Amino acid sequence: TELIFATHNPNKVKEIRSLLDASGFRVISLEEAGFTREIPEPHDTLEDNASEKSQTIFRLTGKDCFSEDTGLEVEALNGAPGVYSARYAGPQKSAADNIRLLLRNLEGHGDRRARFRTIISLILDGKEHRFEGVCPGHILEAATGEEGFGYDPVFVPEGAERSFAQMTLGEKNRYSHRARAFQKLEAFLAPRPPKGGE
Ligand code: ITT
Ligand code: NA
Repeated sequence: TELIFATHNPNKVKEIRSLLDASGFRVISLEEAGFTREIPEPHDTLEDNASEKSQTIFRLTGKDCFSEDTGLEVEALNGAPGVYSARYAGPQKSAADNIRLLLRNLEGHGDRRARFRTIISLILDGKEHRFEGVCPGHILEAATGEEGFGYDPVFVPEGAERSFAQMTLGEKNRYSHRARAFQKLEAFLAPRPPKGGE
């Protein structure tokens, strides 16, 4: 099976590719599909934006595809930046700008709890299926680490002591929202037989 991954974020493609095992399907990036134009994300929920992206690509290609929309939901900020994570500091701003604004808005807050949430929208034979992956954790006082992308330098997942940006991709995958959502997609596409003896 071939699935087009409707994203323009090369980090997402890299992470998803690292999760593909022997499941027997191939992930084609938009770049490989010859697709350069922006995909609109006009909605105020991850669910609706994920659907918009996958349906846009399905309309244009007629092929099986999936998209994902991810947000960082910070408890003390009532769930912000959430669906606006990519443009928190403004449309032209960098990940470093977004992190700066986040740390500034959290100054003086004792409660650093946050979670990443990913919604995958899969379109298979024209029908949509959604999968959610959540990763609880907390926001550091300062950016730490060089790996990963986006908010990784300030996010420590529950059960770990280091930020996502201090982890290899393999380690991040053990905790991450994206890995959890994608594992549900894989289980949906290729259900594993129950282990022997029930
Ligand atoms: P698409 O083409 O798939 O839309 P995007 O980068 O615009 O790519 P989103 O709309 O889902 O992605 O925006 C989510 C933002 O949240 C993204 O720009 C990152 O800054 C951040 N983000 C997403 N996943 C992350 C992760 O695993 N670690 C850290 N930050 C992440
Ligand atoms: Na986007």
